[in-house]
Amino acid sequence: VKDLTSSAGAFPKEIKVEGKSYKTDEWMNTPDSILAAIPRRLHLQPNHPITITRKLIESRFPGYKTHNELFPIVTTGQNFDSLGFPLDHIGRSRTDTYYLNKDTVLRTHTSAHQADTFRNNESEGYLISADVYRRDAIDRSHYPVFHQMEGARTWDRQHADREGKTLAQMIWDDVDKIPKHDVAVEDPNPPFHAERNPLQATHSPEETEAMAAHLKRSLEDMVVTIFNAAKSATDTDAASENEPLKVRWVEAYFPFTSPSWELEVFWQGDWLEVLGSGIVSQPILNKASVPDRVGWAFGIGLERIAMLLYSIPDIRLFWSKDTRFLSQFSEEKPIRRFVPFSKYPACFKDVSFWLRSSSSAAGGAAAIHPPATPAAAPAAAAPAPTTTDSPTSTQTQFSDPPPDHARLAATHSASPPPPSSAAAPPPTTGMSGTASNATSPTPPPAAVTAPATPMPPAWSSSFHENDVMEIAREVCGDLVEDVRLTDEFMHPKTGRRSMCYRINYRSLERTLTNEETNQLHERLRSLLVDRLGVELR
Ligand code: FA5
Ligand code: MG
Repeated sequence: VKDLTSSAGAFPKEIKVEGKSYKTDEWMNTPDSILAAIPRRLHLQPNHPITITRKLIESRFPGYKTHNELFPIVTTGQNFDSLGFPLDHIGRSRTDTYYLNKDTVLRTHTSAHQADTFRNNESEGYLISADVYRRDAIDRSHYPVFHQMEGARTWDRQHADREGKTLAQMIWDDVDKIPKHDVAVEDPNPPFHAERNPLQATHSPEETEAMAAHLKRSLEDMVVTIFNAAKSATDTDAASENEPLKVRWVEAYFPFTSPSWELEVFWQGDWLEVLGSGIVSQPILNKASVPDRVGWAFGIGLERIAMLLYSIPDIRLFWSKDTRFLSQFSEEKPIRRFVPFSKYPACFKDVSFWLRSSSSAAGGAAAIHPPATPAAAPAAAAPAPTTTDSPTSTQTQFSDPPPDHARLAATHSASPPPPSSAAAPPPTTGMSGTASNATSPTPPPAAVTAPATPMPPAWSSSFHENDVMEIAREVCGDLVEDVRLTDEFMHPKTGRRSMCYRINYRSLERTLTNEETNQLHERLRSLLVDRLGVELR
């Protein structure tokens, strides 16, 4: 009987990564191709666009301590528990996260280092840049390894006391030190909202307002700097009467901040989500032995920023070792638009299959395992992307986010828990409604609770699209440009589900031969059968 829980075949009992050994278990789902990305460290590679983007952002946060070499393998405690992720959060699922064993993952976000960095208490502000890993869709703006920068700024209540100021006054003094900009900012949100975006019980309204102002001013300054650089890189003489930059704040939800916001930028016709942020949940700071500190944090995706800074059309390019790519970027020279080298032909092939009958019923996978995105079915018959597609077109669209984006957005936020009742007192933290505390008037802080029981390995019997993506990556590496569901239906009599995926093969560096693509496709077809137990049609 095949082990359907594994998505990359048989794994060794123990693996070694840069001199560290890890015992694997039935949670292991990390293929060699992903482990091979660990030593690349694109954010440290000289003259790489990810490095240049990182340095540009760092330059807007003078005095913040930078951490750029934190190791990517972390515990589930660091990645999830310390941040108050509920036990059934979708981000913990093996379909979304790379595990080495039950307690060990490749970090899915730089927030995995928040608690430890606060505990070290080395500086008032810090920035952490790092590679992060997520099992995800394949297209030109998604790659299973990408880079994030986390930033945070805290203040010490005792310090305010010593200076004879209120905490809010001390923070407002710092707000005045942030450079001003003249960009129109839409911010219809109240500083906090009892149900949607609650104030933490440990913070006064004045303190929260001061921190929110400092957060928003700091991040607006950073984004305005970047987008002005991007604009001057993309401006042509003909288009010099560009429309002015527009940014807006949108209410958000993260298990580890409250209140929370996302910053969006209007870029080439679309609102684009650039970062997530909020007021740090006080239990994280308390647990990190700095209970007198309060502050804010944000997380930003470096590829997304680099793609618009340079007009880079495909996220795979960042991993290219081709000098035609690398030679176009320099830390010394001003930012110039990326000039694509010749575009090699694409070749797409379809694969259709019946799911195993047990997986048609989604096998009791519980809330943590989403069914394959049904909304993708009719819409996905869209043509394969063309060169003119914006690299960011699969990201935030205000009115009608594509299903892919909806899933992406869910990864580290997910919907906030509903307020337990209108009459209840305001929750102690932004993470309150998690699980068991609905009836407790003062819910225990979720961030400090370790999981009592391990997650049930409930996902083995059902189909998840990310497993198809993973097999495509394993077989094709960077020769696959995108994979999309083009058809899905249920047999009216047998109830079996049939899926059709279109695989778009294209190298960024050469023309693929017919024979080569056929071989890739054949291997992909047989691995789908071997690993997922599907029946080819
Ligand atoms: C987070 O990862 C939170 N840790 C951010 C945060 C930090 C919030 C601190 C509050 C306080 P999210 O999953 O939305 O959130 O990712 C943050 C950013 O990373 C996104 O806005 C986007 O810019 C980028 N990003 C997310 N997924 C991808 C992806 N698959 N490919 C490229 N960039 C991505
Ligand atoms: Mg997001």
